[in-house]
Amino acid sequence: ENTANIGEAIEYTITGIEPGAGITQATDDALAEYENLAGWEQENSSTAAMLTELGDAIDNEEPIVIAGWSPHYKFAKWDLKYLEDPKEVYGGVEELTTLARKGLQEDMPEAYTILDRFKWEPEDMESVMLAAQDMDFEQAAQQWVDENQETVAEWTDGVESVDGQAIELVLTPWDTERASTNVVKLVLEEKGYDVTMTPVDPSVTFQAVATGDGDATVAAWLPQTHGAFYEEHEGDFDDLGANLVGAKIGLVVPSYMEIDSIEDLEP
Ligand code: PBE
Repeated sequence: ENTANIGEAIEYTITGIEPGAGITQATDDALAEYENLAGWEQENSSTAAMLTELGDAIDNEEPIVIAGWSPHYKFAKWDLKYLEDPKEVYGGVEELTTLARKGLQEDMPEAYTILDRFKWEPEDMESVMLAAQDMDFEQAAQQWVDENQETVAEWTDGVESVDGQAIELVLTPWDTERASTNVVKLVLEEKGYDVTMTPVDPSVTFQAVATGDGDATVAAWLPQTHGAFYEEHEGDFDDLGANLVGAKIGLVVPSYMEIDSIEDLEP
């Protein structure tokens, strides 16, 4: 592989995902901040389209640079690496964070307690996402709940049941959040809640908990990915802290590409 030809071979294009994703903004920031990326652009469509392009490139051992994140099954399916990011445009370790609307603690203290306690490991989330390759997310989440009754019992310890109170969880439309939100939904349902899940863009997720249109979310990626949305609405929601530590975003390439850093992408 001649590294001098990567930019030309991929037409100086980074394969991105949905326009509203936090990682899309971060990639625009990277294009602005890395001098060697002047003249590069980001192509945005969807996560599914990005994964198709990634798979096709790998089948042909061709170069490709994607906007990537973990946890995600692409790292299990293919041999991939993050490019080093010396300017730290993509941040470091991300925490998936739980936010609740103001007043939820008073209105639904039982749900608030469960949301506040909900915390799991990347391996847990990955196991739900992997199972969801062969079944729907609700079934995959149910399987995880069944197999992790001790953990669930810690979240629900001493929490009273309610009688069909309606609660709305907002989430962003990616597998990471389908996994976590479905698990929380099932646990809240076990305690008698009537749970609605509403998938929306990251900006709307923050807006919903800030205005009270939605009750809570477990889908905030911080401090970097959704940091701008967080700052915009800070003070208008309760921050219940991390529910998963160890997520990451960045530029990702197949391991056979002989570059290590964003700065290795030639202008
Ligand atoms: N993601 C997955 C989203 C959040 C969840 C990293 C692609 C993003 O906003 O970038």
